[in-house]
Amino acid sequence: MARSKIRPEKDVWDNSFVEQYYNRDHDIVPHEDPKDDPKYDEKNKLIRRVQDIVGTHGSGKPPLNIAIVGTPGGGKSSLLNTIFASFSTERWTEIVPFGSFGRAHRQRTTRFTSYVKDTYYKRREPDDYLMPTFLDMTGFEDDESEKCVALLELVCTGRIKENEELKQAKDYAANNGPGALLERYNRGVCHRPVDRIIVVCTSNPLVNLPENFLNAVWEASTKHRAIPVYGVLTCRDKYPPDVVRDRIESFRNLLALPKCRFAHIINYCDDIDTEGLHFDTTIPSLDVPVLQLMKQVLNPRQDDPPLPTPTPPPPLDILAIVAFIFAVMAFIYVLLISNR
Ligand SMILES: Nc1nc2c(ncn2[C@@H]2O[C@H](COP(=O)(O)OP(=O)(O)O)[C@@H](O)[C@H]2O)c(=O)[nH]1
Ligand SMILES: [Mg+2]
Repeated sequence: MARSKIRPEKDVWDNSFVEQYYNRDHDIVPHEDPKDDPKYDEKNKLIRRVQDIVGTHGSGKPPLNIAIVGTPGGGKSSLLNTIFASFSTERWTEIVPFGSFGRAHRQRTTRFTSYVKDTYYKRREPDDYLMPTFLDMTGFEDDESEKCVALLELVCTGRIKENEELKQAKDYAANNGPGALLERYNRGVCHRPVDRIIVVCTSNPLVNLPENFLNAVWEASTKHRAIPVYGVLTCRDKYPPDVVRDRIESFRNLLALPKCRFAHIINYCDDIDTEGLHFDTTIPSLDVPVLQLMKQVLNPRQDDPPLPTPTPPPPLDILAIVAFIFAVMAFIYVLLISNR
């Protein structure tokens, strides 16, 4: 789809996809008992809905792979922890380390780490739902060069191993060109490719939108099979929609995001819960908007990995059947003879 064709309706500028799920003034009040949160029932309903959508291991389908991408400091790791808390009936936990994005410790290593169901899905009762695998991708800078598109393509097509430093691939592209990288690099590696991409940026208007990087994601996602792209702006508590209207518009236009694939959210963070109640519980008012987005992300699509085709039963050996019939007839014949 050409990006220029996206003309979001007026209400989208005023109200992001999840607007209706926050209080008007975003005054999230953490409670010691999550049942006191006005969104408690809605959270549980949404979890059940998500479980219905993903189905169980019995279906034979593999779980979806969802890549979380963005430039450092945008809130990727925080979003992952918020998604995990939204699925949880227990508490928020720092499963993905976050916050180390200051200039002094820029994420120089480009790699991805995957979080499978067992690492994040904490519920009182264990269950068999096919919760997705998330890939936290660090170290991409605001870079639209063909090299960045090629690196994203390598990851999206499942040709990079988990935790593999992408430096080698970057060097290969620098020496031989991005075309050669895709042509030769890691042809043998075959992880499951990425099924969805969630691009995460901060709403902070003082931080430039990483336009080059967003263009690279868009290009990489549309290159072969179209991978659906979703967009999340974080820090809504500090920069509500009316303050960052232009930023929302640019972000959505750059990624060609229709309303249902965009969310402007608040992550679990100290700014929202100064008393640290979330270390012992969840905050359904934060979870509900994120679960709404996850419901959209997880909805089945035509390009999703198909069910494995059942292996046909081995063909019956004609000789064995003939021999069996012959043996039965011989048995009957012997019986008849002996009765005479
Ligand atoms: N106030 C507020 N801070 C946030 C929010 N999301 C992330 N942060 C903060 O932004 C900083 C960077 O987040 P992080 O998840 O490490 O970004 P990453 O580098 O993209 O993984 C951290 O200090 C977070 O606490 C949010 O919604 N609201
Ligand atoms: Mg991070």
